[in-house]
Formats: sequence, structure tokens, C-alpha cells
Amino acid sequence: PPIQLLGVPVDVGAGQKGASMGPAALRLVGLVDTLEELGFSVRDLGDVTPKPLPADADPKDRRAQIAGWCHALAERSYGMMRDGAFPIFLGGDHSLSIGSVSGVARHCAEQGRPLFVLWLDAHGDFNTPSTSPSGNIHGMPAAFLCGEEGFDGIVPDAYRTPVDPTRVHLFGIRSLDQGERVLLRARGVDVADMRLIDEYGVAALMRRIIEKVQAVGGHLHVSLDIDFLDPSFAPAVGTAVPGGATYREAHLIMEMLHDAGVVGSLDIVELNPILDERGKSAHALVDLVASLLGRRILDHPTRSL
Ligand code: DIR
Ligand code: MN
Ligand code: MN
Ligand code: MN
Repeated sequence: PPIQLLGVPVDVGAGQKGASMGPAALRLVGLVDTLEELGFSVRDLGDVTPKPLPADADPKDRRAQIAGWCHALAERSYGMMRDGAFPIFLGGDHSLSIGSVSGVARHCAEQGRPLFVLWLDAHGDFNTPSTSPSGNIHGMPAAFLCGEEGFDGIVPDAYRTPVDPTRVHLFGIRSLDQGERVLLRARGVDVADMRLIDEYGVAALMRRIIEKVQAVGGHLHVSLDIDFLDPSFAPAVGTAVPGGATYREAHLIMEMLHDAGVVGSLDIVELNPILDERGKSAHALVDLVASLLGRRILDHPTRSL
């Protein structure tokens, strides 16, 4: 399918400013050219414009601002899906997935297509407004998607299409708050933490997820938080956690997903260019997107044993 890019320069969901420059950095290091070289037709739709705040809202109200972004983004995301495009959302902090996935979810529901979400992240992002120790909304989007309470009005009701928590796969996790642990277990979310990845390797764990999606002809949305990656090669993130995915682990995941042909939409979030080292992290992300969309080492599928 043709690829459509949409920038979402939001950073009020994070504790630190700067992810609003993420879309510009990803464009600057050649995302469009890289995708075109892989043979795709690419349309860059520019950046989404948030809905203006209601007249009576406090202009500093972060939740109202996120609602403005996510309202606009849910509509745009739904429209991109209806166009038959492969949408890539360029963040921006992770609160944007409240909007991007809501648009995808509405489309999948209308098509009767089961939606799965692969959440590549150091964090669970499973806080709610009542459990969050920080109050930062970028620590909450996965809980919103699974239908948790406390998010009224953050997207329009027509876009409130909760995802089955057993179809949400958190992967790469190494930092959870206590409230998140309790909720994740209660809801039956599938969590591959770094300890499990160390023991079994990414390949076996990914294969299980891919087979589950394929078994029902599902749509897989990938939400890639840059802090999933080890900060040694992707340092440009406000909430870096040591012990992340290695360069090759991350690429292998992308290569397997490409070969499986299950991914239909993608978020790239939390890149904070002000913390980057000469574009190193932005380049690492573009290379990962290339692997997801078909860049390979050999010019034919890698043989099996
Ligand atoms: C923490 C950090 N669990 C919070 N979350 C982050 O604020 O809820 N997510 N950094 O990416
Ligand atoms: Mn479609
Ligand atoms: Mn994170
Ligand atoms: Mn995140």
C-alpha cells in the first residue's frame, strides 16, 4: 500500500519538552527518501493541527491540550486507514497513540478485523489518571486503549473503541509502577519484559505474537517508543532506562514483522532531538522503519536452518 506520514509535534504528555521536534528530525535524516528507495509511494501529510481548546479551558491544562491533539489525530488516522494507506505517525510523545490507535481501531471495527497492538517500550504506559505517580499522560496510553476509566472526552465517543487487552502485547518492558503491575495482571495484557526476552530471545516471543495475529487475519498496529531501544545507540529520550533491546534484537523484530506481513500501521514516538548525539537516534529509528518495511541484508528471504 502507499505510505502516508503524519507528524504529531506534541510534547505536553511528557515530563520533559522536546519531543515536539521529533517529526522534523525524522524527516531531516531522510525518512521519506529511505521509504521511496524501498519502492513505496510516500505522501507526507505534514503535521496534524490540534483542535482548539474550548473557550473556558485553562490554556495550560495538559489534559485538554492532549484531547485537542488526539481528537484531531483520531480523525486523521481513521481517514488514512480508509484511504487504504499504511499510516506512520511521527511523534511526539506517546500520548499521541491515544489518537492514532483510536482511528485505526474504529476502522478495524467497521471492517470486522481483529486489532492487535505491539507496544515496544521500556515502560508499560498502563497508568490511569488515578494510578499515575507523575501525572504525565504519556505514561497512560496503553491503559486508555484497553478501555480503562478516567479518560472521558479525550477522544470523541465515535472513536472510543477499546482494544481487547489480551490482544495488546507489551514488549521490552523494564520499568513499571506498582499500579501498572496490578492492572496489567488483572486485565490479562501480554507482557514480555526484558527478563523474558533475555531468557527466550526475541525471535521465539515474536513468533508467538505473529502466529496469534495471523490465525485470525488480524491487523497489527506497532507503537514504537524509542526508549524500547538500549540508550547506548538511541540516547535521545527523556526517560532512558538501561538494559533495552540491542540494535540487532530490534532489527530482527522488524524483519520478522515484515516477513509475516501483519503490520498495518505504525507510531514512532518519544524521539527528543535535543537529547540526541548528532542525529544518531533519529537515524537508528529510520533504519528500523526500513527493516519493518522490507530492507533486508540479502536480496531474497533468509533461509531457514
Ligand atoms: C512512568 C514513566 N511510568 C509514568 N512512563 C514513561 O510517568 O507513568 N513512559 N516514561 O514512556
Ligand atoms: Mn482498510
Ligand atoms: Mn517509554
Ligand atoms: Mn511509551
